[in-house]
Amino acid sequence: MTAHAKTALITGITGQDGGHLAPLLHDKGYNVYGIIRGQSNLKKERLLEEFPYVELIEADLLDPSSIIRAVEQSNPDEFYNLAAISHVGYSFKNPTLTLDTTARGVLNCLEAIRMTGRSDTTRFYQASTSEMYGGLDYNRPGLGYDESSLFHPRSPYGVAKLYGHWIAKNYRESYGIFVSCGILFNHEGERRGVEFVTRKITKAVARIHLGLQDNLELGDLWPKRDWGYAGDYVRGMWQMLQHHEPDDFVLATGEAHSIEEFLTQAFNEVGIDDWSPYVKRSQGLVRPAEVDILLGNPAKAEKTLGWKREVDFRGLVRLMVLHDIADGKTFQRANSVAQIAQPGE
Ligand code: NAP
Ligand code: G4F
Repeated sequence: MTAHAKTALITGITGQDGGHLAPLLHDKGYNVYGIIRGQSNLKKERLLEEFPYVELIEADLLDPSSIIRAVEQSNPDEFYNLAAISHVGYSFKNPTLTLDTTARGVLNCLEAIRMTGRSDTTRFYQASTSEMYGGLDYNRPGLGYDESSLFHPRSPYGVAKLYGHWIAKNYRESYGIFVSCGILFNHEGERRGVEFVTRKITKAVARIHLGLQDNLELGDLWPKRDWGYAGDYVRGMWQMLQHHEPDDFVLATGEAHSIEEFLTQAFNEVGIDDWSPYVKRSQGLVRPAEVDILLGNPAKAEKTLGWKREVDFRGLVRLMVLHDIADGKTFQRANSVAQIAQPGE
């Protein structure tokens, strides 16, 4: 007798991690459902073009009844909650929306599992974050933050995520739901949104290299982040839900680099040693409170789950720059075809 194919429900399927997780689960034989919000047919068409095997369900984390419907329709063995207002800077400008989505949204998902009678059958992954630690001197362990480190969030996003983290743990303890929280440090890649600093840099570097852009504007360059590759991290999410018991796990590389180091490495990839003529500083991009240094200690995930990241810092920067150069060339070709096609010139 063949085992039944598992079913997964993913919120945030249009985001970076959703775009890595959907194919990973499909390749493992899962039926994959994805929650898509809004009224845009274009978004739906784009998603289905790339992932034709995904069953899309129109729902919104802000609307509890829509999440209940999504759970009933998909009847998931595994529910990955990746949706959030995830941009730290944006969360300062829209703190209430951040609270509703990034905090209350988690509760809506957990309640949907409980209220539809799936507490014993649906495993839940909560996308917790290293932003919960805050990166201040007093709570920063020498070997990096781990699962027992103190939290001190420094943004509306971090505070909302901390609620999500604790309500997820509370539903594990109260109702016995298999809930695992991945405390993930920054992870990047070719799917990263251009509003995040790494992708903003690699896209600009590629465009400067191709003569499509003159410079880029950045905020603070001294903060340090523990940057890994998103493809490695979604594998860890899946491993957490295959473990024999629910738990919390840090995923990180154990190395921290400043924005300045990322910038230098990215410009080096296109043969530019001195990036100063290309980089402008903008006070408008500086946050009301900054997270100084994030360094994670992934020892528990490595030992318990056998998780290991494969891409290192240099490899990450290179793959992003090369991807964005290829993208820029496609843009150039499309532009020159459009110019040739201009009538009457
Ligand atoms: P992302 O690219 O910003 O994607 C966020 C997703 O959330 C998008 O698909 C977005 O949909 C969806 N979303 C936002 N509001 C929603 C709502 N009201 N209802 C339903 N969906 C909604 O984020 P990511 O980088 O993939 O990260 C995935 C998760 O991990 C997030 O929860 C993030 O906070 C967390 N996390 C990320 C990192 C990292 O370094 N990437 C590290 C730690 C934790 P639309 O396309 O419709 O906007
Ligand atoms: O790329 P960022 O916006 O990522 P941040 O704030 O570290 O948050 C990301 O990682 C978290 C995990 O630690 C996730 F939970 C969260 O969802 C998100 O994915 O900014 C990184 C650093 C910050 O110190 C920021 O102040 O880069 C600095 N920075 C400097 N100039 C900039 C810019 N950040 C952005 N986004 N844009 C700039 O122009």
